[in-house]
Amino acid sequence: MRFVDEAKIRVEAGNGGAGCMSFRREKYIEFGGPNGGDGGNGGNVYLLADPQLNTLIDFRYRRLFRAQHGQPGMGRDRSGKSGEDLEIRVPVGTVVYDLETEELLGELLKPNERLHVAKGGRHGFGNTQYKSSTNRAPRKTTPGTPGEHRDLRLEMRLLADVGLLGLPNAGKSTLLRQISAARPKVGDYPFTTLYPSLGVVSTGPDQSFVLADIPGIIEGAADGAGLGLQFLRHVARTGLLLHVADILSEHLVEDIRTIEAELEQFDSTLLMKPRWLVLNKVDACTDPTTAIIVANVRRDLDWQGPIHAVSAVSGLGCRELVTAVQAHLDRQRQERATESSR
Ligand SMILES: Nc1nc2c(ncn2[C@@H]2O[C@H](COP(=O)(O)OP(=O)(O)OP(=O)(O)O)[C@@H](O)[C@H]2O)c(=O)[nH]1
Ligand SMILES: [Mg+2]
Repeated sequence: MRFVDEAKIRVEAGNGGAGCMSFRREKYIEFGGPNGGDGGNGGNVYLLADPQLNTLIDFRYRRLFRAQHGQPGMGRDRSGKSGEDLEIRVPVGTVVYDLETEELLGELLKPNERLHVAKGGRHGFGNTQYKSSTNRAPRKTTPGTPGEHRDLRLEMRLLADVGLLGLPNAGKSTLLRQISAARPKVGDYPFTTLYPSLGVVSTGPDQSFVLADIPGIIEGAADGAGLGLQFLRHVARTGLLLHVADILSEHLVEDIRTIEAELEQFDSTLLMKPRWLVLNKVDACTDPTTAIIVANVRRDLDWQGPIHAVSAVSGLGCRELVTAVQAHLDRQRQERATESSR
């Protein structure tokens, strides 16, 4: 298993085009002067921060990125066309290292920010450039310099405000789809989600938060079973965890305890984080049943925090959940702001 929030790619800028050697040949002019044009510059490679992207998964399928070469110069003083620059789209928050030297090349933290990662080669000179009063028929040209080649390591810190966790099939991805524009895969089998994904949940003008969906966590996860735990670090820095459980489960309380036990074993500080229960799939329950189950869970777990009963499929209860989450995050931010101003 590899983390997809890391990718290795190779970028190759275009070579500069060679200068041309050529002399004017015209009727009745015996010794025409030099007219070899310069080559074109090689294309550069840039990374461009695209807010539409939220993982580096695309780079698992495509690893080599080449900008165009500059065209060679031509006779009659025509210079070669410059190679086009290449822009590679990466998610906002991507950190870029040189793979070999481990040098930090830059971070793309704002949408549409651009980072120059490989410089195109400089064009060669045609023989016209070497014409002088003492040398009227220069035979000198230069070839153009090669474009820069580089292996890069891209790293993406998932900056989520809220993390989803729960057993496989609890409906985490469905919930992310319901409340954000993200489109993680949903399936009626466990481990549909193999990689974390992020969605932006918009709750009002200029108000939003980022929600992270991670693979389901199963019993034994802390000892290496399943997929979920290695992704927990993505939610470890969030301000709130939403623990999603399937309200239709016959052993709902044990389900919840399983996740808590794995959290505790993996990193007990995670248990200290604000964590809310989200009981999902209430569309398949009748009204009084939902209320009874919620009351039972609260009693059996001695649960002090909020419990939300929702349907990720129909959207029932989701508005209330999202509004409460936003209010919680706003409060947290305010507390942090006053703390730091003290
Ligand atoms: N009836 C009903 N079914 C739901 C609801 N939410 C999710 N499901 C179904 O539950 C199954 C699992 O949903 P997912 O969203 O893929 O679950 P997940 O928690 O992301 O699962 P993993 O990625 O495997 O951990 C799918 O068949 C969903 O259609 C809901 O609110 N009501
Ligand atoms: Mg999923």
